[in-house]
Amino acid sequence: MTLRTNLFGFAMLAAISLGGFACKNSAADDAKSGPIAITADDKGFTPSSVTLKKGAPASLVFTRTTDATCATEVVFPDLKIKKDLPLKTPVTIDVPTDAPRSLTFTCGMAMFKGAVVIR
Ligand SMILES: [Cu+2]
Repeated sequence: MTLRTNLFGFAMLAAISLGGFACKNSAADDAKSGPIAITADDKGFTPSSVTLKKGAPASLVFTRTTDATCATEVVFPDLKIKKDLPLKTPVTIDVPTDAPRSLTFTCGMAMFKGAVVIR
């Protein structure tokens, strides 16, 4: 009886540990690297939130697809970067991924916002 209870407890603990491990793994898989395309249009930036893998080179490639948007430039206040987004012209911004951090990016008037998480 006691042995059986212990075994059950052990199995539960193992299941919880494995579950936690699996969760951690799938979260890490969400983190991207390399060039990531972001569209700037009348709805703002899409995707508006990106997770990057720490230590892996990554860049965001912004392409404005319409004139009907005020997102004609992109600003990274934390990185002190401000770049024009000419119509239908990809603009690459390298993102430092050496340390875990959160960055924001906005249009020139900070009306549209996006976020980058490095982890
Ligand atoms: Cu704006």
